[in-house]
Amino acid sequence: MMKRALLVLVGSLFFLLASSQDCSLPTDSDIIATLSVLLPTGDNSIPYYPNLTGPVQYVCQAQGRRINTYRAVGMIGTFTPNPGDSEVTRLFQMRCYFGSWVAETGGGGISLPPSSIINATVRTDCYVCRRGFGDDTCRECNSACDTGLERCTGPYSDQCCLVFSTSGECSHDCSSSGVNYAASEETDYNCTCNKTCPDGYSIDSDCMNCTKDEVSSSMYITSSQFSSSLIASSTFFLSSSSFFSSSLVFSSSSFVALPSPSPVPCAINISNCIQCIGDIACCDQCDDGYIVLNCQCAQTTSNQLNLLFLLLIIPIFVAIAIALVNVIIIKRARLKKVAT
Ligand SMILES: *[C@@H]1O[C@H](CO)[C@@H](O)[C@H](O)[C@H]1NC(C)=O
Ligand SMILES: *[C@@H]1O[C@H](CO)[C@@H](O)[C@H](O)[C@H]1NC(C)=O
Ligand SMILES: *[C@@H]1O[C@H](CO)[C@@H](O)[C@H](O)[C@H]1NC(C)=O
Ligand SMILES: *[C@@H]1O[C@H](CO)[C@@H](O)[C@H](O)[C@H]1NC(C)=O
Ligand SMILES: *[C@@H]1O[C@H](CO)[C@@H](O)[C@H](O)[C@H]1NC(C)=O
Ligand SMILES: CC(=O)N[C@H]1CO[C@H](CO)[C@@H](O)[C@@H]1O
Repeated sequence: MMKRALLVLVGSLFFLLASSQDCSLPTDSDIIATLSVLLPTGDNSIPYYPNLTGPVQYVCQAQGRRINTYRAVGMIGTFTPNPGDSEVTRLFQMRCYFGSWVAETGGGGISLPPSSIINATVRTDCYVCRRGFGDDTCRECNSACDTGLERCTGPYSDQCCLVFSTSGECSHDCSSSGVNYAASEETDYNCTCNKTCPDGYSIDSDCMNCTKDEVSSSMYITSSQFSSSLIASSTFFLSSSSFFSSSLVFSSSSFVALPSPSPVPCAINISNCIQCIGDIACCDQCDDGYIVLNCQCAQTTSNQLNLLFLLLIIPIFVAIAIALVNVIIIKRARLKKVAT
């Protein structure tokens, strides 16, 4: 009984150790070392000094437990077996063994690549890369892993690597990264924060709350609104003086009132706000003693009231002035007509 428990313990420790040491893609010297192991086959075992003459083409990559790590790879390499020899192109496999790449001697060794896999897309949905599993050396993942990345870290249905968590670990979903995290093809199946905030707000570092961007004081915002209303007024004035008769149909309210979608509950906590509008983070109605200023609620100090007064009054005043001027112009034109 004890012996068996010990065996299980040692076995799982071995598994943990082995799996925690998946390899990043082999370097050229890893590949050359593999070739020199695989090449001396047959009776006349002369040593080889192979050299790669170009980048290898991966045909199979068995995913490791972390992003950019692998447990096995199959590839087509072009190399000279010895200096001065002519180039040869061969298919072979490598296995990650305790964090180091070793030649896969049991996987069909080194062979001519079948034409079906030359320049084919690398298969990443494999848990083993060895000849015997097809031309592309790929032993497919369990069908339970057929979503997201479609990769696996082992042969069983619970060993799917569908997304990469924010810490780069293989995972079934993004729940370990946080509630608002999601992964898709666009994010390379990396779990990323998928919570969006209204304009002027940014997501905090833990992807939970929208926090207001630190623009600056409300005075600045007020003055920018002030200048934009001035611009609106002068634009209106310019356009109306060239089309004076049509400008009469404009009412002053057309540029004082904002487009008003129906009120909605606020998406974020705006202090002293009763309800929001349109953009769900823009306050529409404030508690008594507060007024809406730049989508926030500001206490009604006389200073702010004066500014608000200016903001509302100037466009109205300009509109009335334009209307008066237009009326005078039209009257004069009529008088002229009558006179002639
Ligand atoms: C291997 O090939 C590269 C160029 O492809 C060359 O620079 C290098 O000297 C060669 N190494 C050996 C050991 O022949
Ligand atoms: C494979 O691709 C390489 C580079 O794109 C090209 O030179 C070569 O001819 C292709 N081989 C085949 C068999 O299509
Ligand atoms: C991210 O959120 C958007 C909108 O909320 C949604 O349409 C999209 O499907 C989400 N992406 C993922 C990968 O869940
Ligand atoms: C996914 O994560 C990897 C590793 O952190 C990174 O190299 C890659 O650019 C990421 N992809 C996207 C689309 O963010
Ligand atoms: C909103 O914030 C105020 C203080 O800023 C707090 O007292 C109140 O409980 C918050 N309301 C909600 C619904 O979080
Ligand atoms: C700093 C802050 O406001 N954190 C809150 C973000 O939202 C979550 C859940 O909605 C709260 O639990 C945090 O306290």
